[in-house]
Amino acid sequence: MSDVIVQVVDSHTGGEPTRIIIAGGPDLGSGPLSERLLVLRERHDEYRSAVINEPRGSDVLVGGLLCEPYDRSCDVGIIFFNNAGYLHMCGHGTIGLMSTLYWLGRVRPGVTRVETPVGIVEAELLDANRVRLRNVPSWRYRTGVSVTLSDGEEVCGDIAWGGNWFYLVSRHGRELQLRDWQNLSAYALEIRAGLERAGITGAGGGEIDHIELFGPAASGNADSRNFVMCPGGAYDRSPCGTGTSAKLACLAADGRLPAGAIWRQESIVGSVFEGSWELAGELESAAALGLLGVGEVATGPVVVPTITGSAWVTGESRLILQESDPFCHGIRSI
Ligand code: PYC
Repeated sequence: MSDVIVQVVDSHTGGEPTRIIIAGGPDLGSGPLSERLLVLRERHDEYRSAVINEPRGSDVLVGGLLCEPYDRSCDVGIIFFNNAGYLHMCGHGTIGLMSTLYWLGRVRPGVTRVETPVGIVEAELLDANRVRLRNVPSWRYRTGVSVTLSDGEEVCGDIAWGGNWFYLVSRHGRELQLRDWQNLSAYALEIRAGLERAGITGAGGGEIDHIELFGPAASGNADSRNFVMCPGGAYDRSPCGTGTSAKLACLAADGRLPAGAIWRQESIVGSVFEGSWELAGELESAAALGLLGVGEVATGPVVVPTITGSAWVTGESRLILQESDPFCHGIRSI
């Protein structure tokens, strides 16, 4: 095998990094994005690890493989992944994608239709850095779900879909301060392990791989602060686009935020996404609720969240994958 050259553009959205692969990706065929994700996972997982993991990347990095869309109404396709595996959808990554495409001169301010493995999202570039994302339909599956941690602590939370599965906890008795990120990470990972032990999943058995803790905002400029634990053990520096979507679905279900009103979600590092929701149409609802298994019901309306945030390009490079390199395919810590 000769050296593989991978062309990438790096950005960050509210502090959370994204690496968009613009050339040098594996051939995944021309099927729907959900099928291409399976091909990537089954036949080219080493490639994901090479691009994301050390020594070329890090645990906090989210990668996005830019693809030709399958749906002809879309402008681009994208498959997101991280150090642990594959994301269904990624909000901060889509905002990063748009700033990257603008940097490359491939989009202008206006709406771009982006195909993901779990549906089409619309990303509106408002200026070079600011993006408004109309996410996939989101909804709350269960409310007041208790889980027992290994030390006996009982935690209660909601389970919601925002493009990924989230367990959302508001009452935990911890302050959400950046200097405590290691304790917060350990706590969130304990919750995830408790959910796994108890066999608690999203609808249709979907793995709950994101844990979201909420607390009061530190700035007077936001409604709430969150700490989001991602599947690979790194915390999200941004307020998490799919996590904020899951939160909006819960607020709608509880009647705590009217349709169209703005919710300002602050991250653990102080970056802010603005979110709002509208009721999903019949087709969108039916598609979203297709995740439900037999006998399962949603505990709130299906909403379409809109998330606005900012991203900046941080670098442009060619990664080199040499077969003779003992760490060619990255260091897999999990
Ligand atoms: O913004 O949706 C998001 C996200 C998921 C994981 C990291 N960021």
